[in-house]
Amino acid sequence: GDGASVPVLVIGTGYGGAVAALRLAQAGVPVEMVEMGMSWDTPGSDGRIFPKVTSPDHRAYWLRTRTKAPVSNFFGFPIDKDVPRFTGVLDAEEFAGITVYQGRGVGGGSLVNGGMAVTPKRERFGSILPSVDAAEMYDTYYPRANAALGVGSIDPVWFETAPCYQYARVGRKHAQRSGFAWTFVPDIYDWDYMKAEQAGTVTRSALDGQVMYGNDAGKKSLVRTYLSQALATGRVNITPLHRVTTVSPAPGGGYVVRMEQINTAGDVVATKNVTAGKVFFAAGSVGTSKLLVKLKATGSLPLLNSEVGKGWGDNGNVMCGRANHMWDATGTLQSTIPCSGIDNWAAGGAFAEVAPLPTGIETYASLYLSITNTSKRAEFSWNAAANRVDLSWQTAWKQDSITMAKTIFDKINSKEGTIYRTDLFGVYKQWQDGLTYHPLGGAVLNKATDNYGRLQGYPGLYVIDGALIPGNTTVNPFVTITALAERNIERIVAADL
Ligand code: FAE
Repeated sequence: GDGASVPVLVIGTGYGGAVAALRLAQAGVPVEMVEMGMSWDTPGSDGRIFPKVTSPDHRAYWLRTRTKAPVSNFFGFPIDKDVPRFTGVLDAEEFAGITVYQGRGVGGGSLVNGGMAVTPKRERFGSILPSVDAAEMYDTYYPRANAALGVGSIDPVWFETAPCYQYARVGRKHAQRSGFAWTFVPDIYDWDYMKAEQAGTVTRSALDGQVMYGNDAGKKSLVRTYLSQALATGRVNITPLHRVTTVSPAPGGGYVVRMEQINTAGDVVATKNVTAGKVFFAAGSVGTSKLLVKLKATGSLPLLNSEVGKGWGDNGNVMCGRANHMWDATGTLQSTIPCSGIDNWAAGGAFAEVAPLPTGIETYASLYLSITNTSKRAEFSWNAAANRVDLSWQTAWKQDSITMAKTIFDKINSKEGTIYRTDLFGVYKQWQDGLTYHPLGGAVLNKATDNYGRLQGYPGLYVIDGALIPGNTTVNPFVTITALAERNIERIVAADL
């Protein structure tokens, strides 16, 4: 409550925050977690906690009055619709040149993501986090993260016949016919539950269109892994619907953390000050960067160094669809959880997930989210006139990513005699080049912080989320975010407590 004093406060309950809370609590330290989104534990009047991808309602979006679906059109018709303003689970945060999708609620991005849990190829690690010892990561911290997250793999025999993965088998056929390396992608979804969904013996979630606006079942979000373990220690408390606005040094040592309590319409209902000995910024790449840039510019934390706000990237995300021939139907029942990818990173700079289009009708479309090796990096800056943080990303920068993704899909189209879909992202638009699901950087490790996330100039302030990673992980990012947090918190527990 207002005026409280705590040893450790963690801002945000995504991957970085959950790792910090668990490991600090296990070391005997009481931890207070503050989360601006809701705790998603109560079903609505329809019996579901979360809506389906095809029927977003107030629960879908963070404080918007109109949906902003990544696949925005179907046969050219816009599908977005009005929804009541509510503290929904997916934030489509709009900057001048890019919309950044992020999870909101206890569990952060783990509530809305596809659960794809990919460890980068070891030979690529040096380009991802050059100041981190790869041997330590691959021997200790990646295995620790994968185990704690509950990462598992699809049964390859079941895959061959499951109707819900016909779209992935079509994706494999086309990739292999063009000579590309195709791989299964591990996931934190409960694969036994998935099998039971297909068999019709349990309530469907991934097979009932749930993913981007949350999963009611099957998904091992952080709520079921790190956060439940953290709460079980008895030393962790989570306060939802509280948004941190300021962190500044306290006169008697430690830091004053100022926060706003909001209601589900987003109105501020109270402001509170809490004093904390240590503060972990785990508000995600965008949330942490925005806070730090504002706090440096407005005089709360003026000693933060000039690297704060820099090194932000989109993980090279770009989406496209292909129109298949009638003999390559992708199926009316599609699991929302992708299970496979096409790896053309070495030759073409692109790793593409074979993604579902779970509309319930046959679309003859293959959808892909590519992660590409783009070197474009943007910067957050304080806009005093508008009282907000801006991001310097330009939409045209996605051209590099499109060029890399085309090394896969131009070849497949030419081999198959097919074309790009032009009706999914607007009217006659082949590429979804206006978004990212994978914001990374803004408080880069060993630049804005030391090599373990300690913020320069302020003992007791740490960054422990995706903001530490400079813009690209070559694959989906949360396993790397989790493993890096495991590495850093182990050092911090040993050296700083
Ligand atoms: P994050 O999980 O975003 O957690 C930050 C938390 O802080 C959030 O809960 C915020 O609400 C909260 N917060 C922010 N500001 C404040 C504030 N001022 N006060 C209080 N709380 C605050 O950060 N990654 C994969 O590896 N595999 C996938 O399959 C995948 N699919 C994705 C699909 C979608 C639709 C999206 C949006 C993302 C996907 N991602 C995927 C990305 C992944 O979820 C993301 O990298 C991680 O969630 C980032 O983890 P952090 O701990 O950095």
